[in-house]
Amino acid sequence: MRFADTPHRRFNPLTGEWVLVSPHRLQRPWQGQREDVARESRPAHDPGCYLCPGNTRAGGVRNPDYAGTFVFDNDFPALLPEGAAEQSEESGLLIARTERGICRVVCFSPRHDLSLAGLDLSAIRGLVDTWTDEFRALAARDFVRYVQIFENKGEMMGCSNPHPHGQIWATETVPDEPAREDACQREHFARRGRTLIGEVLELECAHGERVVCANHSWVAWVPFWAKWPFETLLAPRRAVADMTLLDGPERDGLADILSRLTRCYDALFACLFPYTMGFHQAPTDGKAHPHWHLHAHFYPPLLRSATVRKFMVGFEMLATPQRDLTPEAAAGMLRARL
Ligand code: H2U
Ligand code: ZN
Repeated sequence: MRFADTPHRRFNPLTGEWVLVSPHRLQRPWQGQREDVARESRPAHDPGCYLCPGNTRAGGVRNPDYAGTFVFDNDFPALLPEGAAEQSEESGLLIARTERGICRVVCFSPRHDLSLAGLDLSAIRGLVDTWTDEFRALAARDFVRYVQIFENKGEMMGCSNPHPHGQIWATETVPDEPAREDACQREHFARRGRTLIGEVLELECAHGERVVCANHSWVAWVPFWAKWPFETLLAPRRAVADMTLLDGPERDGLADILSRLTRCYDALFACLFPYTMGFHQAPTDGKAHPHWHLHAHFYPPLLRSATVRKFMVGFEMLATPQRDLTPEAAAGMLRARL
């Protein structure tokens, strides 16, 4: 099949979903037009920021004078750890269940003016350790069956504060997206005796055209089945179910690839590149998960400049996601900015 000029569907084996690719709609390959977007200059410390060291948050708690990362319980948590289990059901159609959980906020750095792309490697490596410690501690809570680590970056993604930070939500049930990935990875592992992501990673390294960057232990690529124009998938070369199983060099490798990828993103349209990113890891339900392969997804909304974004509306909202720019072209554009 001639991917570059034939409308086609691509299958996402990690979720079982399809994406429509319409490359013929792009008359010519475009470079990604660069506009001059004024970067607001931010102070290293903002007295009005509720995440900066020494400042007071909602509810009156004062942040410590932290030097690396700083983690606290979200003052406006979406979930609460306590509460009796209840359920309600009407005719098997209107169904509800109580859900317990824990919501944490992770400050990546005391510096108000930096983002992941601007942090030095040792700071990102410290963040990897913080994420790992948080994952381990939350996973150990008896009712927690899944831990979602994520970052929402940029106003376009609804992020409320430019101070570099992310969130962690630990839940009593495995949410839908990781549950779909769990089922697909389980089925693949039972059939082939290898992790799905491990096999895809090898294929991608052999092809090379969708790989953005790689190091000794991690690879970042635009998935064959990407929905978002510049979506990427990051995975360790060695199959491990969660972060706690990464060794020292693999944690260094994760810090390195996060740094390279986020700088490449910022360079693409010469802006502070917005995205939602997060890690998918095995459920923390105490069972064995040999089929799980830790990975991270970056879902950036931008399409052709710092201000022109992709909307998942119309056909995409009602039927299936669609893209014009091929994943191969997107990977090439990203590699050009490395
Ligand atoms: P986002 O900008 O990614 O939404 O993250 C900010 C989080 O910080 C948000 O979930 C919390 C909000 O509830 N928050 C506090 O915990 N304390 C505050 O004083 C303000 C905001
Ligand atoms: Zn701040």
